[in-house]
Amino acid sequence: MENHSRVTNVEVAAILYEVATLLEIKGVRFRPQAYRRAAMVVEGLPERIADVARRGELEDIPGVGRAIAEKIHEIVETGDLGYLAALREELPEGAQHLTRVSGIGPKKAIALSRELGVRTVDDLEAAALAGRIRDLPGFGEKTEANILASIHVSRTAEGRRLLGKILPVAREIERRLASLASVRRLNLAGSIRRRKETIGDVDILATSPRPEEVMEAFTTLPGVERVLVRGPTKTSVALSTGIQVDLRVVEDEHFGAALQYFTGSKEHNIALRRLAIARGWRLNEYGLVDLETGRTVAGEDEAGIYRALGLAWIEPELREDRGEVEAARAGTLPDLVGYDAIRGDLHVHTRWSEGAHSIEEMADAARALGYEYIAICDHAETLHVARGLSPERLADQVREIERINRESDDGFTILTGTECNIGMDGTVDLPDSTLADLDVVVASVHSGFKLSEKEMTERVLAAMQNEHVDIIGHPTGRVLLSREPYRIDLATIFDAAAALGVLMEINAFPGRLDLSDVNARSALGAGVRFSVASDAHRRENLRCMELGVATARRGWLTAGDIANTRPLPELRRVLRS
Ligand code: DGT
Ligand code: CA
Ligand code: CA
Ligand code: ZN
Repeated sequence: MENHSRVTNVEVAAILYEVATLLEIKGVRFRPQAYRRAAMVVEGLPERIADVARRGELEDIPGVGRAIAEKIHEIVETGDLGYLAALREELPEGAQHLTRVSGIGPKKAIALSRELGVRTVDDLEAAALAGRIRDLPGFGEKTEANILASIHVSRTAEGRRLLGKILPVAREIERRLASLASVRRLNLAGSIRRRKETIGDVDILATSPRPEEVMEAFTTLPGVERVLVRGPTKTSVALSTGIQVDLRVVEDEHFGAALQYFTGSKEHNIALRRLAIARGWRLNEYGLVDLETGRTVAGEDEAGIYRALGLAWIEPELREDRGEVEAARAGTLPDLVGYDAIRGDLHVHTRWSEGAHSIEEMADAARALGYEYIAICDHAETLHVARGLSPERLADQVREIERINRESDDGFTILTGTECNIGMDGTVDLPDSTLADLDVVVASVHSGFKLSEKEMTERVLAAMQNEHVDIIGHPTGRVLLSREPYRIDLATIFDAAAALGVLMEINAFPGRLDLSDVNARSALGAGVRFSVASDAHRRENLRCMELGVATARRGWLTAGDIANTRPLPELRRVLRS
């Protein structure tokens, strides 16, 4: 009975998670959720699962029934689970990889693997290109073409996750590690510190008098499924969600240099290293060193590195080698919009269309964020899928908003609005007389993505010609990691927007971030002004605003470029008519 205690909760949970995944791939219903639920409970258990098992109290754990309790017993006794081995045997090799290509479910993955011997995404691509997939029962030519298209998207998306998904996870890990007595300094680094729209892996940097203790705590954090690399200076783990997290522990005297280095981007670092070399210095993760004298010029704090190189400190969001090093040298870096500069949200939905909450609930959530105003922009009629509002229903909503505003006296204002739909011909789906009565009119493309660039550009230009349209919503229609932007001549759109005073939206929804950082920067160059908006469909989503501000910062925007950093009277002047 001695070796019972060797199996950790994380290891037990990892086995249960894998069982869940394999059952899912087999197409078994309900049981995968049961295993996953049990895995999560085991993972979060304050006590050792082995001790609970020994007392025979496994079934007292919520989510653990008889069958799962027996399996946990076996894992605790033997460190392994026969059932899992059997499941692995059953599955054709590689089927797990194939399901990552969108449109390939477990059934298709198994068929491809069994019938064609396809094991990897590369095999799959080769089979599709050779026209071998179309003849499989249940596939066909169209499926084959779709598979090729999805492979293309998944290639560029390979292993990347949305910033909005990762940031809360990274912050939770940061919080837990920072609270350890053995941690002295700690900072997020890598793409997550730069707030890039998608994240490959999470990088964390720390200093500590007792690195082994920090590493041990790190590998036993809740949610850690596997330890990939275990070392005194770098440890990498995989979370049960598949996210990889790298923790590096460095000496205090190198912390600044390491933070600079591991924040990246690689391109930004190369530009800095060029400056260092020109001065006869060497820059790496240990510091900035004079090659001739061996003297350390900087290294303990990050700002010191930039200072020594004759640069103003550069915000992490700008570190992409897109001109920020030159601007830092010339003293012309922008005064980036602050995360707390937003005074209101100009695009939110409610239960009146496809949202989950009432007008009051959205307004209260906005108040709680410290906002001064919010614009209710539910869909209009032609967007049937979203239960869009007819002009009559919208008039009811406007009266309702006026009533709520009359009854509150705390200075918070609910603005009336719509997110109307831009039709194929560029007209919007509400009459001018209705639009004229609204405070905020967002107009967006929701269909007909396959138009030619010329047709799409003309379509959106036509919508902008409507004097009531204040904002173009999610201007390129992209969905991160899954849908490419539609073809549109953005330079022409931006010039027109600047001339007409139409705002371009930076849609802050995690899967959109549309305009992107790069597009926002070129719009800025054309003289465009912006609305950064959450497009929230439920009150919790108002918090996505942060991701939009991050994108704005990565696009070099200042508060002055963004309409909803203005107090309400000023905002009204920025909106058209
Ligand atoms: P990711 O994880 O793909 O979203 O992007 P990053 O930027 O977090 O990249 P990652 O995790 O591979 O490395 C973290 C940082 O470490 C990176 O931003 C810059 C630095 N770094 C990594 N490899 C190199 C390298 O080969 N050369 C230079 N100069 N820096 C590197
Ligand atoms: Ca990274
Ligand atoms: Ca990394
Ligand atoms: Zn929309």
